[in-house]
Amino acid sequence: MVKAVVAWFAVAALLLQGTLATQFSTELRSDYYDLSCPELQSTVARTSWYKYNNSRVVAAGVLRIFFHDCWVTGCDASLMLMSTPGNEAEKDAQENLSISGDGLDAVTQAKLAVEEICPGVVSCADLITLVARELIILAGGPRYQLFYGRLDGRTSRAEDAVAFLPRARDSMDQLIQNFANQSFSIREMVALLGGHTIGFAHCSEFDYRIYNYSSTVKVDPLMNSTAVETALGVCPIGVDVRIVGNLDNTTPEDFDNAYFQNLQQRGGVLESDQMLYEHPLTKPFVNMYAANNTLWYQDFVAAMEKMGTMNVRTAPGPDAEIRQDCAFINPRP
Ligand code: HEM
Ligand SMILES: *[C@@H]1O[C@H](CO)[C@@H](O)[C@H](O)[C@H]1NC(C)=O
Ligand SMILES: *[C@@H]1O[C@H](CO)[C@@H](O)[C@H](O)[C@H]1NC(C)=O
Ligand SMILES: *[C@@H]1O[C@H](CO)[C@@H](O)[C@H](O)[C@H]1NC(C)=O
Ligand SMILES: *[C@@H]1O[C@H](CO)[C@@H](O)[C@H](O)[C@H]1NC(C)=O
Ligand SMILES: *[C@@H]1O[C@H](CO)[C@@H](O)[C@H](O)[C@H]1NC(C)=O
Ligand SMILES: CC(=O)N[C@H]1CO[C@H](CO)[C@@H](O)[C@@H]1O
Repeated sequence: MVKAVVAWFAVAALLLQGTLATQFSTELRSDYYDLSCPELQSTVARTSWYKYNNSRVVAAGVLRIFFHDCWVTGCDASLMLMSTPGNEAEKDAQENLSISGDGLDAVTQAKLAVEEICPGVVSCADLITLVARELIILAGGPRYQLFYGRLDGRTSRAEDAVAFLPRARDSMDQLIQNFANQSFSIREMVALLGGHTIGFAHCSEFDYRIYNYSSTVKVDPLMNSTAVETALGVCPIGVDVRIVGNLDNTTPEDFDNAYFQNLQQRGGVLESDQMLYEHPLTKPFVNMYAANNTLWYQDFVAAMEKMGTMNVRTAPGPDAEIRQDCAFINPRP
């Protein structure tokens, strides 16, 4: 059995009550559902495949959901919760309005199918990691081992998403700091950003680079002429706010290192992506991954596994449960 040791928590509440200071290690395990839901993996492989056959864009949708869920108060499926009167949820934060509905549905479909075979056993947080992994495989990416045992949270606040999520117009120093804040190295950050090898960005995230880059230059000088032409074609002036362009213009549906090769040719779409090649601390990793897909897969998988352990809750408590419906917390008696 393989274990991923996650973290040690001091139980502050017990200290306050004057009880012995207790520490427990929370760990995720690869065999966590082997007895309680032996058909989990094959069931989710089937629902994911079905979604992917209908529309390939779902792969990127779920990968981004995994990132945004884990990055904001830990991998607890808080991203899937609906806003309620008086509480705006993470999903509806400005940064998150572009969360893929198709991606959310892929997790919901997996949950429905899994509830049929082993009701009340598998958390939405674990399903996000599993659906993301299945879809990465279908998009041609690496197959990697998963660790389970996350519980779902009961809170989701838009302001947390605003506080934690990085933005495409942040400087590279800010982005490095954002990742360092969550204990991710520069190398891990570059490896994870390779996730932009699939999926889309709305014109509003990058069209300033072709129309209104700065007070002195209209077009971002770090964008090659092909990339400028593509962006002009996708995002004409006054374009509908729903229109999107590829993040990787050479192989948009393939989970490969073309994303890094694009950056070497100044063909990146988001400014934050292109800056990885321009900043001295990140450029060496772009070159490494552009030259060696196997190496990128290795680093990507390791960083994904680490991301999957962020602030996970494995012990039942007031803010931890196995949600019945991923969009709502369970009713409490
Ligand atoms: C510096 C950090 C990051 C920034 C600034 C960033 C920014 C963005 C932006 C602006 C979009 C377009 C959103 C839209 O317009 O709908 C996007 C999409 C996406 N991001 Fe990131 N991102 C970052 C890190 C990551 C990481 C770590 C992952 C996963 C490993 C990831 C996966 C994705 C995916 C798959 C999409 C496409 C979503 C879709 O097509 O539905 N991103 N990102
Ligand atoms: C998806 O498409 C592939 C190839 O067309 C097919 O072999 C497979 O049965 C389909 N799977 C599902 C679940 O629809
Ligand atoms: C990093 O964390 C510090 C302290 O919590 C915070 O003030 C700062 O805004 C964070 N920086 C970024 C880029 O997220
Ligand atoms: C161009 O950018 C500047 C500064 O970022 C902004 O104030 C201005 O409104 C923008 N103009 C257009 C046409 O988007
Ligand atoms: C711009 O970059 C893309 C890769 O994203 C490349 O295919 C294209 O040839 C480049 N164009 C120029 C003019 O360098
Ligand atoms: C690519 O990276 C892999 C994994 O680290 C390594 O085993 C392999 O030797 C590298 N290939 C080349 C051509 O450097
Ligand atoms: C900050 C941001 O990008 N907000 C946008 C989120 O998505 C909605 C609808 O797609 C836009 O209207 C916002 O401008």
